[in-house]
Amino acid sequence: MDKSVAIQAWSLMSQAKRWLIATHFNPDGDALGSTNIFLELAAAINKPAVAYCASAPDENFRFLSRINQLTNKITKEQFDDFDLIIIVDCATASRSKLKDWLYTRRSDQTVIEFDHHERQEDYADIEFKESEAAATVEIIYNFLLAINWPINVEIAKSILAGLLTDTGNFIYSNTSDRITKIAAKMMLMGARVPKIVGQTLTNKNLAVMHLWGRVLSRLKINYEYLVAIAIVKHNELSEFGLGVDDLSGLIGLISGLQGVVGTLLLIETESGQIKGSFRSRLADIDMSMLANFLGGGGHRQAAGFCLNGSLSGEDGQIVVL
Ligand SMILES: [Mn+2]
Repeated sequence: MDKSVAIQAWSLMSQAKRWLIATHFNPDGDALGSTNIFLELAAAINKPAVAYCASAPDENFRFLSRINQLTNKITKEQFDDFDLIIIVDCATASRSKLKDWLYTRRSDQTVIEFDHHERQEDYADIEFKESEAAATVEIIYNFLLAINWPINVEIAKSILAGLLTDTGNFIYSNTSDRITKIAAKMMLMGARVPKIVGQTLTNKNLAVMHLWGRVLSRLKINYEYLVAIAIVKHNELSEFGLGVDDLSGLIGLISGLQGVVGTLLLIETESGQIKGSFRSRLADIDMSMLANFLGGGGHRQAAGFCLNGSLSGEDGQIVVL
């Protein structure tokens, strides 16, 4: 992190009248942890701020101090009222569902972006985009260090929540000594791993367990490429009364299957789309290339895409529209 850029960004934030903080739809722990940190900062300096996320966060994340302040509705008039916009954990502007407004904003509306996905667009005035970071909260942690911000227990919990969810509780390949050292510091400040894990990744209700069970019972291996393939059909989420968020953590579980080097999870949505997620167990297999080819993106060992289409048959062959 370039300290002078961080200080410049913080001075713009401090001088701004009103902040809009925005993250991606279907928010995960990293998106919500990152959002919560900026809500904490805004409260600490008495800065009027609104946090926007197009979909409501899962109840499990209520332990984050200010997540109940999130709104999932914003009008163009309200958007025009902000002079500083902080975008967190969005691989692309469209992930925030504010893309058109971001690209056509007034010149006095400053956009500051914090994200750990590969760079695909250039819309922010200041961007802290580091694809080597395991989570967006890692970048924000370094930002807080650069501006000498005192990390309180609520920020520590937010950072730890982001680190835990984006590393699958420190088991994915993006886990490093760098990450565990930051986590240890957050624990010293009062954030607790068992509490956060118990409220997020391992906190599944009976319907979730039943759906996961059905998906796992259909799990197949493609022996030509040593890839595990799992599918979720469009009517299954509604049958169990669940949403796409309820599948978070499932691919991490499947990628532990013996004898495979990669995993593909295909989720058919009711709106006629197929959401695909790739995981690779080997650093030299770059799943982001495959995902890019399919119009998506991500990291070498965790990437995703979205296609218009449906799945047919038990094998989940993709019918692209
Ligand atoms: Mn993230």
